[in-house]
Amino acid sequence: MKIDVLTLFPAMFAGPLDESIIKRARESGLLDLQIHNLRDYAHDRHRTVDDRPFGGGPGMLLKPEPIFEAVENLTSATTRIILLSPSGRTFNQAIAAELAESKELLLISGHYEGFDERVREQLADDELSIGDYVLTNGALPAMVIIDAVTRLLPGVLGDEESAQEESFSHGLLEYPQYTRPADFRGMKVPDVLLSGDHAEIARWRGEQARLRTGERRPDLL
Ligand code: JCQ
Repeated sequence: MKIDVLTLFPAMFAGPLDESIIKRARESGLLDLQIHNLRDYAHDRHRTVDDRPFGGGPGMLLKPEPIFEAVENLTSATTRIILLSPSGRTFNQAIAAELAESKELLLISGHYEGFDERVREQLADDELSIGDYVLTNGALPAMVIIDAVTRLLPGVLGDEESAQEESFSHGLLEYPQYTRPADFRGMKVPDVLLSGDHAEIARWRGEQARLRTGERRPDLL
């Protein structure tokens, strides 16, 4: 998969995407990730990317021209163009799975009070939020989406990692898990997990997952 990111803060992307599984995906060629500075698509002396809203009001908007020019330079007919902002539909595992089917993504990181509406109408295929809170810009949301999508690409996770049944894939939260020691400072691992009775262990885990989901995330049941 090819993912391009358009941002005013390219330096924020150095680090988080150069570690661990995402690093391996990039090195193996499963992910081709390119970060682009929106300011490189401004043409005036001050490399202006923002302007005041028509009709007045607080804050600044991202001007359409640099974004349109960047999109024209960076996309093909098959690129899925996604805006990141708190006004988008809320990202989740199902959307991650859907995006993982794309050949090319362009993630456009929002900033200030918003995008000129013509960017939404003419360029964007989708607008995504990562949750109901406000960040200073869309760089962290872009990285969250890149991470969630990349780990779903065929070949990115090792057998060990991908065989794991995870929260949100089976629709419940994880059951409690323990490793050695069986007694840590008097806190004991539940007997059933040491019993060797695999049918009983599976039953217990299912029950724990349902109980925990009911307590913490009843919306998932
Ligand atoms: C994304 N949840 C929160 C902030 C404006 C117009 O675009 C804007 C983008 C941001 C950054 O994104 C978020 C966000 N999901 O704050 C303001």
